[in-house]
Amino acid sequence: MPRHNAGGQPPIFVRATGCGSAGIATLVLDGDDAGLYLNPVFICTRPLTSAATGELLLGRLVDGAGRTVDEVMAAPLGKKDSETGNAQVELSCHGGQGAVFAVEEALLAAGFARGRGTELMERAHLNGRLSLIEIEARVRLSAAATARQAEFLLGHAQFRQRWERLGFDMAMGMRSNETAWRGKLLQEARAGVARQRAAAGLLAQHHVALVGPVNAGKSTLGNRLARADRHIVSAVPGTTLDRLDTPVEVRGLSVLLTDTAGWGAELDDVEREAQRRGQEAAQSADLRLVVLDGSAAPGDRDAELVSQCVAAGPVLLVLNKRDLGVDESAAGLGFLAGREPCVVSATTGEGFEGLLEGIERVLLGGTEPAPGAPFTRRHAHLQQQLADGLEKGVDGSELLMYLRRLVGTRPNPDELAVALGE
Ligand SMILES: Nc1nc2c(ncn2[C@@H]2O[C@H](COP(=O)(O)OP(=O)(O)O)[C@@H](O)[C@H]2O)c(=O)[nH]1
Ligand SMILES: [Mg+2]
Repeated sequence: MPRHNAGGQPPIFVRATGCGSAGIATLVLDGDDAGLYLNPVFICTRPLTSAATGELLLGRLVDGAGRTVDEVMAAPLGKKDSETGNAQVELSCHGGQGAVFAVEEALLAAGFARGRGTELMERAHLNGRLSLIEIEARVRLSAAATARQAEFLLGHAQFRQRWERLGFDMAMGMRSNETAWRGKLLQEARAGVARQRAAAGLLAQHHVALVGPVNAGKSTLGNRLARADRHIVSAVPGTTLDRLDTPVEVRGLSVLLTDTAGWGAELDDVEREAQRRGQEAAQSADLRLVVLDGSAAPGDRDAELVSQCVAAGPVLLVLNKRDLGVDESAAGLGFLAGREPCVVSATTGEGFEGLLEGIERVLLGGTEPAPGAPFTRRHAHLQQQLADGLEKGVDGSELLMYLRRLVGTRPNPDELAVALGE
Protein backbone atom coordinates (compact mmCIF):
# COMPACT_ATOMS: atom_id res chain seq x y z
CA MET A 1 0.00 0.00 0.00
CA PRO A 2 1.50 3.39 -0.94
CA ARG A 3 2.20 5.82 1.85
CA HIS A 4 0.26 9.03 1.65
CA ASN A 5 2.35 12.20 1.91
CA ALA A 6 2.04 13.72 5.34
CA GLY A 7 1.19 17.28 4.30
CA GLY A 8 -1.98 16.83 2.21
CA GLN A 9 -5.43 15.50 2.94
CA PRO A 10 -5.51 11.66 2.95
CA PRO A 11 -7.24 9.89 0.04
CA ILE A 12 -10.93 9.21 0.49
CA PHE A 13 -13.81 8.04 -1.68
CA VAL A 14 -17.30 9.56 -1.63
CA ARG A 15 -20.35 8.44 -3.58
CA ALA A 16 -21.40 11.14 -6.02
CA THR A 17 -24.55 9.32 -7.14
CA GLY A 18 -27.48 7.94 -5.18
CA CYS A 19 -27.49 4.35 -4.01
CA GLY A 20 -30.18 2.24 -5.66
CA SER A 21 -30.97 0.44 -8.85
CA ALA A 22 -29.10 2.34 -11.55
CA GLY A 23 -27.04 1.86 -14.69
CA ILE A 24 -24.03 3.72 -13.43
CA ALA A 25 -22.58 4.93 -10.13
CA THR A 26 -19.81 7.47 -9.70
CA LEU A 27 -17.37 7.62 -6.82
CA VAL A 28 -15.10 10.61 -6.34
CA LEU A 29 -11.62 9.70 -5.09
CA ASP A 30 -10.10 12.78 -3.50
CA GLY A 31 -6.57 13.50 -2.31
CA ASP A 32 -3.32 14.33 -4.06
CA ASP A 33 -2.29 10.67 -3.81
CA ALA A 34 -5.58 9.27 -5.11
CA GLY A 35 -4.02 8.22 -8.44
CA LEU A 36 -1.06 6.65 -6.68
CA TYR A 37 -3.33 4.57 -4.45
CA LEU A 38 -5.63 3.54 -7.27
CA ASN A 39 -2.90 2.65 -9.76
CA PRO A 40 -2.02 -0.85 -8.42
CA VAL A 41 -5.65 -2.04 -8.44
CA PHE A 42 -6.65 -0.40 -11.72
CA ILE A 43 -5.63 -2.59 -14.65
CA CYS A 44 -5.44 -0.67 -17.89
CA THR A 45 -3.32 -0.54 -21.03
CA ARG A 46 -1.36 2.29 -19.44
CA PRO A 47 -0.79 3.54 -15.93
CA LEU A 48 -3.34 5.91 -14.48
CA THR A 49 -0.63 8.14 -13.11
CA SER A 50 0.44 8.98 -16.68
CA ALA A 51 -3.04 10.25 -17.67
CA ALA A 52 -3.84 13.97 -17.88
CA THR A 53 -6.92 15.88 -16.75
CA GLY A 54 -9.86 15.24 -19.04
CA GLU A 55 -8.68 11.80 -20.24
CA LEU A 56 -10.92 8.78 -19.76
CA LEU A 57 -9.40 5.41 -19.06
CA LEU A 58 -11.39 2.19 -19.27
CA GLY A 59 -9.98 -0.55 -17.09
CA ARG A 60 -10.64 -3.30 -14.57
CA LEU A 61 -10.70 -2.81 -10.84
CA VAL A 62 -9.14 -5.79 -9.07
CA ASP A 63 -9.04 -6.97 -5.47
CA GLY A 64 -5.93 -7.99 -3.51
CA ALA A 65 -5.97 -11.47 -5.14
CA GLY A 66 -6.08 -9.95 -8.64
CA ARG A 67 -9.74 -10.93 -9.26
CA THR A 68 -11.80 -8.47 -11.29
CA VAL A 69 -14.30 -6.59 -9.12
CA ASP A 70 -15.85 -4.45 -11.86
CA GLU A 71 -15.14 -2.75 -15.15
CA VAL A 72 -14.66 0.92 -14.41
CA MET A 73 -14.01 4.21 -16.15
CA ALA A 74 -11.43 6.45 -14.48
CA ALA A 75 -11.29 10.21 -15.11
CA PRO A 76 -8.36 11.96 -13.44
CA LEU A 77 -8.68 15.63 -12.46
CA GLY A 78 -5.73 17.83 -11.54
CA LYS A 79 -5.63 20.05 -8.44
CA LYS A 80 -6.45 23.15 -10.48
CA ASP A 81 -9.55 21.61 -12.04
CA SER A 82 -11.07 19.83 -9.08
CA GLU A 83 -13.49 21.51 -6.73
CA THR A 84 -11.66 20.56 -3.56
CA GLY A 85 -8.28 21.80 -4.76
CA ASN A 86 -6.89 18.26 -4.35
CA ALA A 87 -6.14 15.93 -7.24
CA GLN A 88 -9.08 13.59 -7.86
CA VAL A 89 -10.11 10.55 -9.85
CA GLU A 90 -13.76 10.14 -10.77
CA LEU A 91 -14.48 6.45 -10.91
CA SER A 92 -17.61 5.31 -12.74
CA CYS A 93 -18.67 1.74 -12.13
CA HIS A 94 -21.78 -0.34 -12.70
CA GLY A 95 -24.67 1.01 -10.64
CA GLY A 96 -26.72 -0.99 -8.17
CA GLN A 97 -25.87 -1.64 -4.53
CA GLY A 98 -23.94 -4.91 -5.02
CA ALA A 99 -21.55 -3.51 -7.63
CA VAL A 100 -20.94 -0.33 -5.62
CA PHE A 101 -20.30 -2.24 -2.39
CA ALA A 102 -17.76 -4.48 -4.18
CA VAL A 103 -15.94 -1.47 -5.64
CA GLU A 104 -15.89 0.26 -2.25
CA GLU A 105 -14.43 -2.87 -0.62
CA ALA A 106 -11.63 -2.89 -3.20
CA LEU A 107 -10.95 0.81 -2.58
CA LEU A 108 -10.80 0.27 1.19
CA ALA A 109 -8.34 -2.57 0.63
CA ALA A 110 -6.27 -0.27 -1.61
CA GLY A 111 -5.88 2.21 1.27
CA PHE A 112 -8.67 4.73 0.70
CA ALA A 113 -10.89 5.78 3.59
CA ARG A 114 -14.65 6.16 3.24
CA GLY A 115 -15.50 9.88 3.18
CA ARG A 116 -18.60 11.33 4.78
CA GLY A 117 -21.29 12.72 2.47
CA THR A 118 -20.26 16.32 3.03
CA GLU A 119 -16.52 15.71 3.25
CA LEU A 120 -15.69 16.89 -0.28
CA MET A 121 -17.44 20.19 0.41
CA GLU A 122 -15.63 20.48 3.74
CA ARG A 123 -12.29 19.94 2.04
CA ALA A 124 -13.18 22.45 -0.67
CA HIS A 125 -13.99 25.03 2.01
CA LEU A 126 -10.85 24.38 4.04
CA ASN A 127 -8.80 24.73 0.85
CA GLY A 128 -10.46 28.10 0.17
CA ARG A 129 -12.50 26.87 -2.81
CA LEU A 130 -16.09 26.93 -1.56
CA SER A 131 -17.91 29.52 0.56
CA LEU A 132 -20.12 28.55 3.48
CA ILE A 133 -23.19 30.01 1.77
CA GLU A 134 -22.60 27.73 -1.24
CA ILE A 135 -22.20 24.71 1.02
CA GLU A 136 -25.41 25.52 2.88
CA ALA A 137 -27.28 25.92 -0.40
CA ARG A 138 -25.94 22.65 -1.81
CA VAL A 139 -26.81 20.61 1.26
CA ARG A 140 -30.38 21.92 1.00
CA LEU A 141 -30.53 21.56 -2.78
CA SER A 142 -29.77 17.87 -2.56
CA ALA A 143 -32.73 17.50 -0.18
CA ALA A 144 -35.09 19.90 -2.01
CA ALA A 145 -38.53 18.35 -2.43
CA THR A 146 -40.04 20.89 -4.82
CA ALA A 147 -38.94 22.97 -7.82
CA ARG A 148 -39.82 26.17 -5.93
CA GLN A 149 -37.43 25.22 -3.12
CA ALA A 150 -34.67 24.45 -5.64
CA GLU A 151 -35.21 27.71 -7.49
CA PHE A 152 -35.07 29.72 -4.29
CA LEU A 153 -31.85 27.99 -3.19
CA LEU A 154 -30.23 28.79 -6.51
CA GLY A 155 -30.53 32.44 -5.42
CA HIS A 156 -27.65 31.76 -3.00
CA ALA A 157 -25.22 33.47 -5.42
CA GLN A 158 -27.27 36.68 -5.21
CA PHE A 159 -27.29 36.45 -1.44
CA ARG A 160 -23.54 35.99 -1.29
CA GLN A 161 -22.83 38.79 -3.77
CA ARG A 162 -25.06 41.18 -1.87
CA TRP A 163 -23.20 40.61 1.37
CA GLU A 164 -19.79 40.65 -0.26
CA ARG A 165 -20.71 44.01 -1.72
CA LEU A 166 -21.81 45.31 1.69
CA GLY A 167 -18.51 44.11 3.15
CA PHE A 168 -16.60 45.87 0.41
CA ASP A 169 -18.49 49.15 0.93
CA MET A 170 -17.87 48.87 4.62
CA ALA A 171 -14.13 48.29 4.26
CA MET A 172 -13.87 51.23 1.84
CA GLY A 173 -15.88 53.45 4.19
CA MET A 174 -13.68 52.52 7.14
CA ARG A 175 -10.58 53.33 5.16
CA SER A 176 -11.83 56.80 4.24
CA ASN A 177 -13.20 57.38 7.74
CA GLU A 178 -16.79 57.95 6.74
CA THR A 179 -19.80 56.33 8.40
CA ALA A 180 -22.55 56.31 5.77
CA TRP A 181 -22.17 52.50 5.44
CA ARG A 182 -23.43 52.02 9.01
CA GLY A 183 -26.99 53.12 8.25
CA LYS A 184 -27.22 51.07 5.07
CA LEU A 185 -25.76 47.96 6.72
CA LEU A 186 -28.13 48.23 9.68
CA GLN A 187 -31.09 48.45 7.33
CA GLU A 188 -29.92 45.40 5.34
CA ALA A 189 -29.18 43.35 8.45
CA ARG A 190 -32.60 44.07 9.94
CA ALA A 191 -34.35 43.31 6.66
CA GLY A 192 -32.37 40.07 6.39
CA VAL A 193 -33.45 38.85 9.83
CA ALA A 194 -37.07 39.60 8.94
CA ARG A 195 -36.87 37.74 5.62
CA GLN A 196 -35.36 34.56 6.96
CA ARG A 197 -38.69 33.33 8.38
CA ALA A 198 -40.31 33.17 4.95
CA ALA A 199 -37.28 31.32 3.57
CA ALA A 200 -37.42 28.82 6.44
CA GLY A 201 -41.13 28.36 5.72
CA LEU A 202 -40.41 27.62 2.09
CA LEU A 203 -37.68 25.10 2.87
CA ALA A 204 -39.42 23.27 5.72
CA GLN A 205 -41.73 20.30 5.49
CA HIS A 206 -45.06 21.30 7.02
CA HIS A 207 -47.39 18.94 8.76
CA VAL A 208 -51.02 19.53 7.79
CA ALA A 209 -53.90 17.48 9.24
CA LEU A 210 -57.33 16.92 7.72
CA VAL A 211 -59.87 16.84 10.52
CA GLY A 212 -63.64 16.81 10.60
CA PRO A 213 -66.68 14.59 10.99
CA VAL A 214 -67.11 11.37 9.02
CA ASN A 215 -68.30 11.78 5.45
CA ALA A 216 -67.41 15.49 5.23
CA GLY A 217 -65.11 14.63 2.31
CA LYS A 218 -61.69 14.71 4.03
CA SER A 219 -60.27 11.80 2.04
CA THR A 220 -61.69 13.11 -1.26
CA LEU A 221 -60.09 16.48 -0.51
CA GLY A 222 -56.81 14.78 0.46
CA ASN A 223 -56.82 12.90 -2.84
CA ARG A 224 -57.26 16.08 -4.78
CA LEU A 225 -54.41 17.71 -2.87
CA ALA A 226 -52.20 14.70 -3.55
CA ARG A 227 -53.44 14.53 -7.16
CA ALA A 228 -53.55 10.77 -6.75
CA ASP A 229 -55.98 8.19 -5.40
CA ARG A 230 -53.93 7.37 -2.36
CA HIS A 231 -56.70 7.58 0.25
CA ILE A 232 -59.67 5.30 0.51
CA VAL A 233 -62.86 7.21 -0.30
CA SER A 234 -66.14 5.66 0.62
CA ALA A 235 -69.73 6.60 1.37
CA VAL A 236 -69.61 4.17 4.31
CA PRO A 237 -68.74 6.24 7.38
CA GLY A 238 -65.51 5.30 9.13
CA THR A 239 -63.58 4.00 6.09
CA THR A 240 -60.38 5.84 7.01
CA LEU A 241 -59.45 3.98 10.17
CA ASP A 242 -55.78 4.66 10.35
CA ARG A 243 -53.61 7.72 9.97
CA LEU A 244 -52.45 8.20 6.42
CA ASP A 245 -49.43 10.42 5.88
CA THR A 246 -48.89 11.50 2.29
CA PRO A 247 -46.18 13.86 1.08
CA VAL A 248 -47.83 16.43 -1.19
CA GLU A 249 -46.83 19.70 -2.78
CA VAL A 250 -48.90 22.82 -2.19
CA ARG A 251 -47.80 25.76 -4.32
CA GLY A 252 -44.20 24.62 -4.17
CA LEU A 253 -44.28 24.01 -0.41
CA SER A 254 -43.49 20.57 0.92
CA VAL A 255 -46.39 19.26 2.99
CA LEU A 256 -46.93 16.03 4.87
CA LEU A 257 -50.69 15.59 4.81
CA THR A 258 -52.34 13.47 7.46
CA ASP A 259 -55.81 12.15 6.76
CA THR A 260 -57.56 11.21 9.97
CA ALA A 261 -60.52 9.06 10.92
CA GLY A 262 -63.73 11.09 11.18
CA TRP A 263 -65.15 12.26 14.46
CA GLY A 264 -68.27 10.08 14.32
CA ALA A 265 -70.61 8.92 17.04
CA GLU A 266 -70.81 5.10 17.13
CA LEU A 267 -67.35 3.75 17.83
CA ASP A 268 -65.86 0.33 18.37
CA ASP A 269 -62.35 -0.12 19.81
CA VAL A 270 -60.56 0.09 16.47
CA GLU A 271 -62.41 3.25 15.50
CA ARG A 272 -61.75 4.82 18.88
CA GLU A 273 -58.03 4.13 18.53
CA ALA A 274 -58.05 5.59 14.99
CA GLN A 275 -59.80 8.64 16.34
CA ARG A 276 -57.28 9.03 19.14
CA ARG A 277 -54.41 8.94 16.63
CA GLY A 278 -56.24 11.45 14.48
CA GLN A 279 -56.62 13.82 17.40
CA GLU A 280 -52.96 13.42 18.24
CA ALA A 281 -52.01 14.35 14.66
CA ALA A 282 -54.42 17.28 14.72
CA GLN A 283 -52.85 18.58 17.93
CA SER A 284 -49.26 18.49 16.71
CA ALA A 285 -49.79 19.63 13.09
CA ASP A 286 -48.60 23.03 11.82
CA LEU A 287 -52.03 23.59 10.28
CA ARG A 288 -55.42 21.96 10.67
CA LEU A 289 -57.83 21.87 7.75
CA VAL A 290 -61.22 21.49 9.42
CA VAL A 291 -63.41 19.94 6.74
CA LEU A 292 -67.19 20.18 7.12
CA ASP A 293 -70.05 19.42 4.77
CA GLY A 294 -70.86 23.03 3.91
CA SER A 295 -74.14 22.15 2.22
CA ALA A 296 -75.71 21.19 5.55
CA ALA A 297 -76.34 23.18 8.72
CA PRO A 298 -73.52 22.64 11.24
CA GLY A 299 -74.24 20.99 14.56
CA ASP A 300 -72.92 21.88 18.03
CA ARG A 301 -70.18 19.25 17.63
CA ASP A 302 -68.90 21.03 14.53
CA ALA A 303 -68.60 24.34 16.36
CA GLU A 304 -66.90 22.54 19.26
CA LEU A 305 -64.46 20.88 16.85
CA VAL A 306 -63.51 24.22 15.25
CA SER A 307 -62.88 25.76 18.71
CA GLN A 308 -60.77 22.79 19.81
CA CYS A 309 -58.67 23.02 16.66
CA VAL A 310 -58.22 26.80 17.01
CA ALA A 311 -56.87 26.18 20.52
CA ALA A 312 -54.21 23.87 19.04
CA GLY A 313 -52.91 26.42 16.49
CA PRO A 314 -53.57 27.73 12.96
CA VAL A 315 -56.81 26.51 11.36
CA LEU A 316 -58.40 26.80 7.92
CA LEU A 317 -62.08 26.06 7.83
CA VAL A 318 -63.00 24.19 4.64
CA LEU A 319 -66.68 24.08 3.71
CA ASN A 320 -66.88 21.19 1.29
CA LYS A 321 -69.57 19.95 -1.11
CA ARG A 322 -70.11 23.40 -2.56
CA ASP A 323 -71.64 21.70 -5.63
CA LEU A 324 -74.58 20.74 -3.39
CA GLY A 325 -75.11 24.33 -2.21
CA VAL A 326 -73.79 26.39 0.71
CA ASP A 327 -75.68 26.57 3.98
CA GLU A 328 -75.40 30.08 5.39
CA SER A 329 -75.08 28.99 9.00
CA ALA A 330 -72.07 26.82 8.01
CA ALA A 331 -70.39 29.93 6.59
CA GLY A 332 -70.90 31.62 9.98
CA LEU A 333 -68.40 29.17 11.56
CA GLY A 334 -65.68 31.29 9.91
CA PHE A 335 -65.97 33.62 12.93
CA LEU A 336 -64.86 30.80 15.20
CA ALA A 337 -61.94 29.95 12.93
CA GLY A 338 -60.83 33.60 12.81
CA ARG A 339 -60.55 33.50 8.99
CA GLU A 340 -62.88 33.46 6.02
CA PRO A 341 -63.77 29.83 5.30
CA CYS A 342 -62.63 28.25 2.02
CA VAL A 343 -65.73 27.06 0.19
CA VAL A 344 -64.81 24.18 -2.12
CA SER A 345 -66.02 21.06 -3.83
CA ALA A 346 -63.58 18.20 -3.47
CA THR A 347 -65.31 16.31 -6.28
CA THR A 348 -65.43 19.09 -8.89
CA GLY A 349 -62.41 21.10 -7.74
CA GLU A 350 -64.36 24.37 -7.47
CA GLY A 351 -62.76 26.82 -5.04
CA PHE A 352 -59.50 24.86 -4.87
CA GLU A 353 -57.21 27.70 -5.90
CA GLY A 354 -58.50 29.70 -2.93
CA LEU A 355 -57.80 26.77 -0.64
CA LEU A 356 -54.23 26.35 -1.94
CA GLU A 357 -53.62 30.07 -1.53
CA GLY A 358 -54.99 29.94 2.02
CA ILE A 359 -52.71 27.03 2.95
CA GLU A 360 -49.69 28.80 1.43
CA ARG A 361 -50.46 32.03 3.28
CA VAL A 362 -50.72 30.34 6.67
CA LEU A 363 -47.60 28.20 6.20
CA LEU A 364 -45.42 31.07 4.99
CA GLY A 365 -46.72 33.47 7.63
CA GLY A 366 -47.97 35.88 4.97
CA THR A 367 -44.56 36.79 3.52
CA GLU A 368 -43.06 35.92 0.15
CA PRO A 369 -39.59 34.29 0.24
CA ALA A 370 -37.50 36.40 -2.13
CA PRO A 371 -34.39 35.17 -3.96
CA GLY A 372 -31.26 36.39 -2.23
CA ALA A 373 -32.83 36.15 1.25
CA PRO A 374 -30.90 34.51 4.09
CA PHE A 375 -31.98 30.87 4.36
CA THR A 376 -30.42 29.40 7.49
CA ARG A 377 -30.57 30.15 11.20
CA ARG A 378 -26.84 30.81 11.05
CA HIS A 379 -27.40 33.61 8.53
CA ALA A 380 -30.18 35.19 10.58
CA HIS A 381 -28.16 34.86 13.78
CA LEU A 382 -25.11 36.60 12.30
CA GLN A 383 -27.26 39.33 10.76
CA GLN A 384 -28.89 39.86 14.14
CA GLN A 385 -25.48 40.15 15.80
CA LEU A 386 -24.47 42.60 13.12
CA ALA A 387 -27.58 44.72 13.67
CA ASP A 388 -27.06 44.66 17.46
CA GLY A 389 -23.41 45.62 17.04
CA LEU A 390 -24.29 48.53 14.75
CA GLU A 391 -26.88 49.80 17.19
CA LYS A 392 -24.39 49.66 20.05
CA GLY A 393 -21.81 51.49 17.94
CA VAL A 394 -19.36 48.57 17.91
CA ASP A 395 -16.06 49.12 16.10
CA GLY A 396 -16.03 48.46 12.34
CA SER A 397 -13.28 45.84 12.40
CA GLU A 398 -15.34 43.72 14.80
CA LEU A 399 -18.40 44.06 12.60
CA LEU A 400 -16.39 42.99 9.58
CA MET A 401 -15.77 39.67 11.35
CA TYR A 402 -19.51 38.93 11.37
CA LEU A 403 -19.65 39.63 7.64
CA ARG A 404 -16.68 37.34 6.98
CA ARG A 405 -18.24 34.56 8.99
CA LEU A 406 -21.54 35.01 7.18
CA VAL A 407 -20.17 34.78 3.64
CA GLY A 408 -17.51 32.25 4.64
CA THR A 409 -15.14 32.62 1.71
CA ARG A 410 -12.12 32.28 3.96
CA PRO A 411 -11.56 28.87 5.57
CA ASN A 412 -13.17 28.79 9.01
CA PRO A 413 -13.47 25.32 10.59
CA ASP A 414 -15.66 26.52 13.51
CA GLU A 415 -18.14 28.29 11.30
CA LEU A 416 -18.12 25.31 8.91
CA ALA A 417 -19.18 23.07 11.80
CA VAL A 418 -22.06 25.44 12.60
CA ALA A 419 -23.13 25.53 8.93
CA LEU A 420 -23.13 21.74 8.63
CA GLY A 421 -24.74 21.25 12.03
CA GLU A 422 -28.09 22.79 11.01
N1 LIG B 1 -71.29 16.08 -3.84
C1 LIG B 1 -70.14 15.96 -3.24
N2 LIG B 1 -69.80 14.81 -2.62
C2 LIG B 1 -68.61 14.71 -2.02
C3 LIG B 1 -67.68 15.81 -2.02
N3 LIG B 1 -66.58 15.41 -1.34
C4 LIG B 1 -66.79 14.14 -0.94
N4 LIG B 1 -68.01 13.73 -1.34
C5 LIG B 1 -68.62 12.41 -1.09
O1 LIG B 1 -68.83 12.26 0.30
C6 LIG B 1 -68.62 10.89 0.71
C7 LIG B 1 -67.60 10.84 1.83
O2 LIG B 1 -66.33 11.25 1.32
P1 LIG B 1 -64.97 10.89 2.06
O3 LIG B 1 -63.92 11.65 1.34
O4 LIG B 1 -64.80 9.42 2.21
O5 LIG B 1 -65.27 11.53 3.49
P2 LIG B 1 -64.43 11.43 4.86
O6 LIG B 1 -65.14 10.46 5.73
O7 LIG B 1 -64.47 12.80 5.46
O8 LIG B 1 -63.03 11.03 4.53
C8 LIG B 1 -68.21 10.16 -0.56
O9 LIG B 1 -69.35 9.57 -1.12
C9 LIG B 1 -67.69 11.26 -1.46
O10 LIG B 1 -67.80 10.94 -2.82
C10 LIG B 1 -68.07 17.02 -2.69
O11 LIG B 1 -67.34 18.03 -2.75
N5 LIG B 1 -69.30 17.04 -3.27
MG1 LIG C 1 -61.88 9.38 5.14
